[in-house]
Amino acid sequence: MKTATAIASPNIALAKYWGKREDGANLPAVPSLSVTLAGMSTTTSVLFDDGLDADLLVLDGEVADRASTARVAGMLERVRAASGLREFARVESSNDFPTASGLASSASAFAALAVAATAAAGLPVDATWQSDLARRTSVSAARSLFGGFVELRAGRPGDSHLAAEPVATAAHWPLSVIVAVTSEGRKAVGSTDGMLHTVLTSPYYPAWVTSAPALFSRIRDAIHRRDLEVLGPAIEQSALLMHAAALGASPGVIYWNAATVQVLLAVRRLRSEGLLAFATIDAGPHVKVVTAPENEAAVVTALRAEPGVLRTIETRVGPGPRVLTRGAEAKA
Ligand code: 2P0
Repeated sequence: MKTATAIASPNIALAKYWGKREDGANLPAVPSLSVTLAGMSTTTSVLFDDGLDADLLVLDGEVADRASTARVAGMLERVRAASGLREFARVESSNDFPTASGLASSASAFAALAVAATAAAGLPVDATWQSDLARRTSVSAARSLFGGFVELRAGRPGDSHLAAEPVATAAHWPLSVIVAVTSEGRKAVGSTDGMLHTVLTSPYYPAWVTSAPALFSRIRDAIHRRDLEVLGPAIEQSALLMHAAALGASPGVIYWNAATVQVLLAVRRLRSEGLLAFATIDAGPHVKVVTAPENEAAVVTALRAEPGVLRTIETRVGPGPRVLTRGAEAKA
């Protein structure tokens, strides 16, 4: 049976990716570095079935729209080309956290799909190949092919292959990442469109591309040295510079809501009280707070006291994806 089920977790970029190179190969313009999260996951099953006349995507129990299905089909086409399979596939995917709201659901989704589809097709287990496969569909997904701390260098002209690489294991530095959820809805502007609009219209985009590599290096060094006092300010600056570039587009791309700003200020207040906690924000209104595990309870209490914070999700740095079942073990 050509079927497999895999699980993958989202990642949170500490050094942000925002903007693609203009050569159409889905290559990032800046280097990025993320932590893969424990405690949030996407589970995806792939069944190659000669009874199907097109790829079919079922997302959280509902048949997906044409655009989402086409994105999945693009990755499946590469898996078919590499394996010699001809069958279309039925893909079923579910998240245990809100979809498309700035919680990196596309990263875990395409990482889980890359692992499940290659396992179902009987391709060798090769995380670097799978990371490149995932990156071609969604850049941030390339980083979810590894656990712990993971980097993805910027694309270079003519790159035909670009995969993420592990920087350090989860055990190297067991940081706590607390997500302050400030909305349960889907975001209005997807990342792909938001960053393209930034590239095309923001006068601040060139400044972002120029400043991102030095911040990335500072963040990587701080991880190697486990230095939260260096890491924290650098990750906040990476997030704020990325959002400044987006805000400077015409019209500006605004992912924040009122609670986003309240939480940013609350995190600064915690620091002024001596608690080392730092914020980062992705393409959505939630705020992710990075701190040492011993500070987690105090940060959670402070975040939940903020009006506009609907709930918090407590996560740690976690492992990479894995195959849950394959072939005859899997349910058809
Ligand atoms: C990141 N984000 O580094 C940045 C920070 C959001 C903000 O990567 O077009 O879903 O599929 O490559 O990877 C979200 O964008 O965009 C993202 P595509 P992706 O995590």
